Amino acid sequence: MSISRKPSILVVYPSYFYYVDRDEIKSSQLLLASYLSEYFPVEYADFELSIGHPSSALQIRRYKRRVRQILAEHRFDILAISCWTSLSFQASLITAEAARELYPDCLIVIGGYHSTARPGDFCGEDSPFDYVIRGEGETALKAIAEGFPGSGRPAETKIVEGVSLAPGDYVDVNWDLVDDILRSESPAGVRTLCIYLSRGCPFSCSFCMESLKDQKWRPYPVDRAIDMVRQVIERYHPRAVAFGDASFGVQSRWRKEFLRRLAELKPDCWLLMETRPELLDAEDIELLAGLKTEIQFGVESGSPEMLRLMNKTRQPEKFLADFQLTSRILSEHNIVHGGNLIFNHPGETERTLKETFAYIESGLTERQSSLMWAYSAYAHYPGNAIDSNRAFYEEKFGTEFRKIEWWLEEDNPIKASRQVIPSRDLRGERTMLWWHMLKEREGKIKNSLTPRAFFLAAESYFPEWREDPRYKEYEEN
Ligand code: B12
Repeated sequence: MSISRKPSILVVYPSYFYYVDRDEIKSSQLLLASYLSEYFPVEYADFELSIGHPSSALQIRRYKRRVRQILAEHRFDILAISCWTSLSFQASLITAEAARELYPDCLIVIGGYHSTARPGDFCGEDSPFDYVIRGEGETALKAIAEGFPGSGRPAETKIVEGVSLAPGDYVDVNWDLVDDILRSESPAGVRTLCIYLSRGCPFSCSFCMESLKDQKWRPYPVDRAIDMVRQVIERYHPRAVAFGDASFGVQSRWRKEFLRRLAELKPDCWLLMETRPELLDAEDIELLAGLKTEIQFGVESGSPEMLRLMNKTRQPEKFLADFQLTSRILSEHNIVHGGNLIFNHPGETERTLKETFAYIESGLTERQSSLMWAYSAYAHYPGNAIDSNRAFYEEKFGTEFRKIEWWLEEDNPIKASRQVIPSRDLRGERTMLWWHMLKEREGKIKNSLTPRAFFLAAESYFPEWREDPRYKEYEEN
């Protein structure tokens, strides 16, 4: 195909199957579309919002038909599909196949974390994909789009290494691209909008594949970061603005300046962020105390041995002590915060589970805590350090990765990704030991929460707690 005008681009988030997540605007895809919209005509489509999450073979067939319909209603030269998490692999494939059938000459590009981890999954003789971009997509996709009018489709699928964007090239979010979606999907008001104030993460946790991308922490200048917060609040008045940064506020100078300016701005919505205990000191907490804030911490485990294995920190004892101290100061200021735990990471045993629960219990106080513990079982995503060192875990701990390429199958991907036996010690029914240990202590954990923290935990994470009289009591007051 040869065109003389600038090619038009449709950026698509294809959704995924069998699992319902938060239906919010996807920040990474919107940011990519925002960047491209400075150079090309761009449209944005989110099949999670427009079609949903099919959860049976019948619904998947319907999903296929809807995808075809939606694509047929759009005119584009380039289809940019985001296989952001591996969960979207099947949906990405269906979307690309439908587009190839409808528009044999269009260029189909795929990017996202799965493409970064397993670019080969999108190649092969029958592949509908023309380009697979690894890492950050902006500059690579811009170059491909610029070349497309002259060179057309490549003869076979090409894998391209994306170059990470320098802060000087950052763009603001182009909310116009999703304005219609936001207003039609949220007639009663927008709940959460997520923005990034930085890119990159200098840490290399075993279970996270962020380190496959550029590890340099690259923030927006503070002025622009504050402006983005102001803009999104003024435009949509959301219930919450989330900072989706892989690690919020890594540089102390940036963080302090940002938090000082944020305190001056006094946003009236909730502010959600995730960071590490050693990246928040008493001065930062003072600044946050006047705002409606919820801070998440990836604590991951209370076992020093597991924290070392997770490569979370080289000083696990200090990390755990830092978290307890930070959590206490946050509770003194009535700031709700979460401690996220991963159970059954490869290498987990009954002993390390006991260490984690002893750590949790050592911090429980009578109704004075604003710390909400949240937990999940280890899910195996390609591209993380565990994936590249599977043999180590298999030999040393007897770890079993039961569904090693789960995304290639049409099963429930969330269930399939969790088919991991962590160690010889936790086989069979003992794989659920963490769950039983947690249930035994849930009452005590619940009772340590302040009424406000209890209410917010029930609102956001534990719907079953809404049956508890404390929930109603707080709601009525
Ligand atoms: C923010 C975040 C979230 C937010 C998303 C908020 C939102 N509204 O979008 C929330 C909390 C909702 C979330 C949820 C989940 N997340 Co998450 N999340 C992240 C995080 C921290 C983002 C990283 C970041 O800083 N991005 C900044 C932007 C600029 O970079 P980017 O996201 O990589 O986007 C660039 C490229 O990917 C590329 N790109 C993306 N799409 C496309 C498309 C094309 C065509 C091209 C060319 C390029 C391209 O260009 C983008 C711009 O540069 C990462 C990593 C981490 N450290 O934990 C995990 C991460 C992405 N999440 C992950 C997972 C697994 C999940 C969940 C499944 C968890 C769960 N069990 O519920 C859900 C799924 C949500 C979903 N809808 O898909 C995994 C994915 C791993 C994998 N191999 O699939 C990651 C990598 C963490 C990990 N464990 O390794 N997440």
